[in-house]
Amino acid sequence: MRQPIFVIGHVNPDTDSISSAVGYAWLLRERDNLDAIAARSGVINKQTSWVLTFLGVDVPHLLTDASPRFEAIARRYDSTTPDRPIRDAWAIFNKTNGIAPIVDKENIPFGLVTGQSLFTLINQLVGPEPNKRVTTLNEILELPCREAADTTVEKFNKSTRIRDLLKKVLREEQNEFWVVDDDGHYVGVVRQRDVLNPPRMKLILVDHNEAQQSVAALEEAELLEILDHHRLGNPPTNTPIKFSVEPVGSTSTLVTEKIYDAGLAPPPEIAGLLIAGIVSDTLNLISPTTTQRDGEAIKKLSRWAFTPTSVLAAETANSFAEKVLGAGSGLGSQPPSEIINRDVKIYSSGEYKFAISQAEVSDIYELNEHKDELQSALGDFRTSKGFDFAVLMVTDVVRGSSRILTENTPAILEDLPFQKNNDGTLIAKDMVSRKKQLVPAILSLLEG
Ligand SMILES: [Mn+2]
Repeated sequence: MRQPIFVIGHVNPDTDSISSAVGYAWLLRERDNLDAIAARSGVINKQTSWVLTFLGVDVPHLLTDASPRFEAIARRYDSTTPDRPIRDAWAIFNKTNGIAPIVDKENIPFGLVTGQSLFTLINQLVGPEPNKRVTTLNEILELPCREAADTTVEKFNKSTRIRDLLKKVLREEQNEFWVVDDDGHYVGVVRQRDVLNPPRMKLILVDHNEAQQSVAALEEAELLEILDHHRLGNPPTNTPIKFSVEPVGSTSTLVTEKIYDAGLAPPPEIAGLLIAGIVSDTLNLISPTTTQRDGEAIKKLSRWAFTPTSVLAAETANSFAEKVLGAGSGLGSQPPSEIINRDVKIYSSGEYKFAISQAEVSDIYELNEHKDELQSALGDFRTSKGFDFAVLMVTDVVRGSSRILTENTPAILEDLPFQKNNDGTLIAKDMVSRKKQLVPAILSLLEG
């Protein structure tokens, strides 16, 4: 049984998590001939959805839990139909070590022919006293399979976790079970003993290395590799794995470098997707997390992406980047309370507990229209959560600066190095990073 390798980013996937998974899975298939499948551990966001649709790339496979499923242990035995002679089942039976699946014309399980079910049939035909009536083996083999099939066999969905039914399977008197898909179609058969040591799901993590940011039941999976650009917090592993974490602006940058080093050229839509990943994480190379390598990666990708026959033929690196950033932003498309809750981080310093939310816009003037409702939502948010103060950072991802709304900030924060706007908001010119710019500025004042 050949198992696929899932390449997967963090929960609440952003564009870099999706694009690096798709790009790296492509490289592993192309370069190493691996059965690598891009996956995602949650719902994709607005920006990623726009990018995938624009480029015509399929949304990656959803995988929220790494615990083995029945699919992984299903034996995909050949089958025959209820009307065919038992002779057919006999032929399968001999190759599968005693099981012949009988499915109907629509590939829906009908019953299993097993040693037990055959013996039951013979017993019915011959009766308790074998001498009274002689039925030849040939006559039995010509009967339809439906006569010999056990139709009471239980069915399990292929994506059900084995762990969830383990006790039930081991308690059953039956030794074999069907595995079916969501429409009830035959996938395979499992035997009782197969559930005890299911093969672990094979995973490669991209764009994260911490277990709490990863798919559920990560500890049940076999971790093959980590490719990331975040701080370390990786789970321990039993065996050495490939591990590369580098301080660049996006994981898509690292994937691009690997593709380049392999001497390969990805199709335009994959190159475009990787550009979107870099643009999204670095705000088109202006975020303080940006490195020279990110810019070089975009140059390499541009050669592959903006070809005359590609979906990106009419775009340049900059026009495409603006569309990507614009697709993820906007204050009008969601209620104010959601904008505040969507990307909020909680901090504490000394006696203060506070929250900083961030929202992205492609046009900062949008804020003027929504400022009052955001301000009142920020106030409600602060009081309902009991924070000392709350901050909303509205970042113009195209021009690379922010405006800041505050609620109940202590007097000591009057010294923040921002200009005050007429409407009470603060103008934070050239500031785009909450983590690297705003948080340190606030903490340095609070901590004196
Ligand atoms: Mn990233």
